[in-house]
Formats: sequence, C-alpha cells, structure tokens
Amino acid sequence: MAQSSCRSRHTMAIARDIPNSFVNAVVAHSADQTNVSLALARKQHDDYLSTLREHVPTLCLPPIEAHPDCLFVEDSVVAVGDTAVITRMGHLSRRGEVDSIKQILQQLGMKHVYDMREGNDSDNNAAICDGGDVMYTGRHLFVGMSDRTNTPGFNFLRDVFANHGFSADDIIPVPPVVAGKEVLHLKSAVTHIGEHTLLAPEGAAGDDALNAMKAFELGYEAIRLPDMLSCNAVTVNGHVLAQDAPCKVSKSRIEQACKERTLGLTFVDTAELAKKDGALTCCSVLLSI
Ligand code: CIR
Repeated sequence: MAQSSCRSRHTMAIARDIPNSFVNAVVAHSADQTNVSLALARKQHDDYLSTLREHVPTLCLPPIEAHPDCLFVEDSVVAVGDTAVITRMGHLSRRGEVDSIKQILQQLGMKHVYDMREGNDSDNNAAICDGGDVMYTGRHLFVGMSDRTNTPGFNFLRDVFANHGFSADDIIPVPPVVAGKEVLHLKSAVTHIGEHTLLAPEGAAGDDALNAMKAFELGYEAIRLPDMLSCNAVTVNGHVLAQDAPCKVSKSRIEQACKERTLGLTFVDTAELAKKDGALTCCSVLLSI
C-alpha cells in the first residue's frame, strides 16, 4: 500500500493556455474531427479552469505555439505526493512541452523530480510515457500500455515510485486492451472518483479494461457508462468535474454515484478539445506538495 502522504489533498494544479496552433494538434481517435473553433475551445477551457479553481489553486502557463498539444499538460508529468517523473512523451511532436513543466515543478519545491528523458536516447526501445496512461487512485498506480506508453516507460515509473512510498504490488501495468486501440490513453477509458470507485465504459471495451486492471480483485467497484468520453472525469478535493456530454444516462449515473459518495459534481463541456482527443483529466496536472 502506498504511503499515506501520497493520499493528501491536492494543493495546486498546473494548466496551460491554448496556442493558436491548436487547430493543428494531433488527432487519431476522435469521432468528431471537424474543424476546431479556437474561440469556442478557449471558452470551454476557461470554464474548465474556473471550475477547477473553485477547488484548487491553479497556475495556468502561457501557451507554446511550437507545440499545438501543449494545453494537455497531464501527459508531461506523473506526480504523486512529493515525487514527479517528467515523461518522455510518446508522440515526437510533443517532447518539447516538458521543459517548462520541469522548471515549474522545481520552482514550486517538488522534492524529487526525475526525468525519463535522461538515459533514454533515440533507440526504438527507449522509455516513453504519456501521463494520460497513468492513473493514481490513492491506492494503486495503474500504468496503461498504449501507443504512447511502453514497458521501459512502465519500468522507469516503477523504479522511481517503488523508492517513494509504493510497494511493487501497488504499481500495476495494464496491457493495451483498450488504450492505443479504441482510445488514446488508459484514462480515456477509465478514471476514478474516490479510492474505490472507477468510471468505465459499458460493453466489451469496459470489461476488457477492468479485467486487464484486475479492478475487482483489487477491491474496486465500477460505474459503467454508455458514453466513453464521460468515463474521463477529474476528482479534486472531494469534487468531480465530469463531461457535460449529450449522453443523459451517463450524466445521471455519475450524478447518482457522486451523491452516494458525498462528492460534489460539476459538468463541464470540453467537446471542442475532444476533437483533438483531449478530455478533462488531460488539461491539468494535480499536485499534492
Ligand atoms: C495527443 O494526441 O497527444 C493530443 N492530441 C491529445 C492528448 C490528450 N491527453 C490526454 O488525454 N491525457
């Protein structure tokens, strides 16, 4: 079991504004790949940040025009408690996003900052990882294998976090049954609302993901949703930010689940970001420092 220090409240979040180049962001999985409206994307992103700021102080970094996907800060770092791993991102076009995140974490006083890029040259089997594949539930660190995260990337995370409060059994590789195939990342399909409750899609995709995670053996229950995008929610200090998707059934199940767990809930629409495979978790990094 991970040390209790890993479970403390979120004290801060990092986000990043949307660059004009966002219209050219990478996309592979979105069902809606129509042209992005920058104005609408920015309005939705602002609404997301306003909601987040009601629950945690949020630092929003300036955009990097050279990196159209830079608003998706979640992918650049895996942070648990006082320990962070700067990732070597799976998509080549995104690798330059991480330097400023590393600098900010150091300035904020993050005690242990490791850099996956160090010691990993350009060989084909070098470690890669996107933070969207990594889910810390407060009990376990799940690492989804995908097109963006590989076994050396998992090994790097395991070696770091095994030295910082986790036992080896708490760091769990998840085979690429869904992530990389149907969706971009593990957290595009499964997120958590609390230490024991997961949101996962209905049907085979959800079954496969939950089985691959050994979710039930590990004591999780799953709220199953008909809408995949709705499975990506941010839980911050007892409040859930969920997708304001057109799927009423998904929304009412999330409402019920939050009510039963005395969690607050706000629905936020980020459909314009979803056109570039973005969801809710990807727009912030939650810290407990
Ligand atoms: C990408 O393909 O990398 C971006 N267009 C989307 C990244 C979304 N990240 C996330 O869900 N963690």
